[in-house]
This record gives sequence, structure tokens and C-alpha cells, in this order.
Amino acid sequence: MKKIITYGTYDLLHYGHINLLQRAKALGDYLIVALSTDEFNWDSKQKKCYFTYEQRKRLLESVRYVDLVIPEENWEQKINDVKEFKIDTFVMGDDWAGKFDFLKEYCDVVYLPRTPEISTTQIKNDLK
Ligand code: C2G
Repeated sequence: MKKIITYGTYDLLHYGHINLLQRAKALGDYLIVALSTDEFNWDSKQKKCYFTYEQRKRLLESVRYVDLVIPEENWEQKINDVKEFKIDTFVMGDDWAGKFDFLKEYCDVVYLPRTPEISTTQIKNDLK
């Protein structure tokens, strides 16, 4: 069974996120999403989520491409996650291109093109 992992905040879940999750799942058989906790978002990413971790987790768990949601609590957990869950491929949108190449020692690393026209920030601005 080929296992894939990806990380993110996934606040105000939108079709750009779904495009990423669909393509990530297509690379294997089992997709884990490491979802940024509210604390990690606030302390390390300066992101204030609209939905709480539990709400964002519930939304992701209802997406057909997602098999498991785990918490992302810090920047340092990725190597351990890849080992612990026996990950074959690490996937991120290409806004992160190159940033996680250190993981190539442990698994394949794939950066997928983002869906250009949509973002959570864009949604918030449009709704203002
Ligand atoms: N994404 C995308 N297209 C968009 C918006 C997002 O492909 N229009 C992708 C991002 O590239 C990322 C995933 O969807 O792979 C989740 O996006 P965010 O929630 O913005 O993730 P981010 O805050 O960048 O967190 O340790 C890594 C971080 O947790 C990544």
C-alpha cells in the first residue's frame, strides 16, 4: 500500500484544496493529512483560522480522498511522521517548492501546481 502525506491549514476548505488532495491521493493508495493545529497556526504561521482545528478536521475527514487526519503541531515533526507512518511520498503545493527537499532522504517529495485563482485570503477579502 503506497502511503502519501501532505500538510496544511485547510481553513475555509475550497476547491483549490480539493484539487491538491485529489492529485495527492492519485499518487498512492492512502492519504494522510497533517492538519495545522490552532496553536501552530497562530504561533508559527501567524494565521488566525476561521474554523477551529476540530471543525477543519471534520471537514477534511468527509473528503473522499482523505484517509486519515493527524495534527501538525510544529515544523519539526515531518521526518518523524514519514518514519512513523511509513510514508512513500510527501506532497505539497508548489508554493512550497524546494522547502522540504530534506525529506528526499526518507521518501519521494512531490510539489504539485497550486490552483492559481483561489485562496482562503482571497475568499475573506471578497466577502469583506
Ligand atoms: N493549495 C493549492 N491551491 C490553492 C490553495 C492551496 O494547491 N489555491 C495547497 C497548498 O499548496 C497546500 C495545501 O493546499 O499544499 C494547503 O494549503 P494551506 O492550508 O494554505 O497550507 P499552508 O498554510 O501552506 O500549510 O508544514 C506545511 C504547512 O502546514 C503548509
